[in-house]
Amino acid sequence: MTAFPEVDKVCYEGPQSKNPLAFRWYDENEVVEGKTMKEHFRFSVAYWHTFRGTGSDPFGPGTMVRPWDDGSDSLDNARNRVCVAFEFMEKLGAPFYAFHDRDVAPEGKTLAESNKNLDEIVKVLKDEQARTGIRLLWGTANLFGNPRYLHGASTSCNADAFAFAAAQVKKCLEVTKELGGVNYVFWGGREGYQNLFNTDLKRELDHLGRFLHLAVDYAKEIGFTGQFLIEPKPKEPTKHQYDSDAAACINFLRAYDLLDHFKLNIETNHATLAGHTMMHELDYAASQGALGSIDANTGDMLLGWDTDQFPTNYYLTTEVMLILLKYGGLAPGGVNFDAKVRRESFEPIDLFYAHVGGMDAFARGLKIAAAIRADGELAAFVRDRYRSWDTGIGAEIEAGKADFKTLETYMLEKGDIAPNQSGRQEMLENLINRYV
Ligand code: XLS
Ligand code: NI
Ligand code: NI
Repeated sequence: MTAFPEVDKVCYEGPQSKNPLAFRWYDENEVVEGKTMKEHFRFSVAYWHTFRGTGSDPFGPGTMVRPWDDGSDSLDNARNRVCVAFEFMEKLGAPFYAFHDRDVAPEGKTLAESNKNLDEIVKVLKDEQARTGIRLLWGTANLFGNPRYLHGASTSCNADAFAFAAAQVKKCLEVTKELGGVNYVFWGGREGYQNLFNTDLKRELDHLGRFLHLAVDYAKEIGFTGQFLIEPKPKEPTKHQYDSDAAACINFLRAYDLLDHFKLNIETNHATLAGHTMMHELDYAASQGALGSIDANTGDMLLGWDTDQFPTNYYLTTEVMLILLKYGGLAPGGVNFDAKVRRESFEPIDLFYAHVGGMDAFARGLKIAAAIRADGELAAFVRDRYRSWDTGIGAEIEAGKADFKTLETYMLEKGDIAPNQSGRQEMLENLINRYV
């Protein structure tokens, strides 16, 4: 039985290829800056979008045609879906995948039944991982879908919601460990608020901090060594999510003494919603030693929500890859396509087109970024722009050898600052365009 009879294996055919089921740029064995493309990206398929996405929107039901899925919540259906997922990932050549507990296995009537269901499916996941060599980039618990979490999970006003979420994360950590997951993600699905009149913000933040400490403690207890990741997002579903952007997350982690245990999983569309560029979020996180992984997608500048489209824009992927190369990459993180095909792209084959395009866009971005770096013009410009810090007063300030009094003396003597120089933004934008 095959779910995708029209696809054998997606192969690299090179830039001249017109085959929409071949890579034009992603050659997993090509070495760029000392690492293969496979190692650079560690591409991952998101189970929720690709195998659970129905294409429904607030105005109509699902449209996806998925002949292998009987639409039921049965364990057999869930088992079969796993096999289809691994067929897809194997043919695509994606080395990783990521899931929420409730994507892979149906929620039962009780916690015990849900855990049992999950155990059943984990057996199949484990077998399929062993058969294909495909690995788990990260696991996560869905702490936002079930109505019990309508006020949030760890930040709910209802302490029982916190307790249920803790039990769910405990189980999901065990399962992620069992499957050899190399990261574990916390996206604060409903950890935020709609209205401050009914919200004790300080208490909720304290509870979130407590929750994450309990997770750290339990991971240690069971010997789970994967990297913990927080995924910032400023809004949706709540009006104001606590983990709003990279800077807010890092401040939170520092304030609650969690920074040693967490890095960030930065998502393109979330950056957009936060009013930032992806490049900003990545550079900020990495500058603080907190860049962990990427949820790759793109938003729509005309729509104010998380549209989770597949990334196809070389300019965007070039910006991303410039940062990744600058900071030495992502591992143990990866590039997870937290992206879904459009409601109108309802055929199974569209899943291939979408992922092939995303992987190629990143590969092209890597090559462009590497070429820009090899040339060195951009880096030389930036180095030169800051040269006043390399010697003289700049070097003294950086070395901590200056204070307000010595700086006043310096300026009184000098009279005024050395003339400023042009930032050359337009010239540099033109320079980037030479490579894109
Ligand atoms: C939602 C998030 C979600 C996380 C995993 O916007 O991107 O998909 O990645 O819970
Ligand atoms: Ni995400
Ligand atoms: Ni998202």
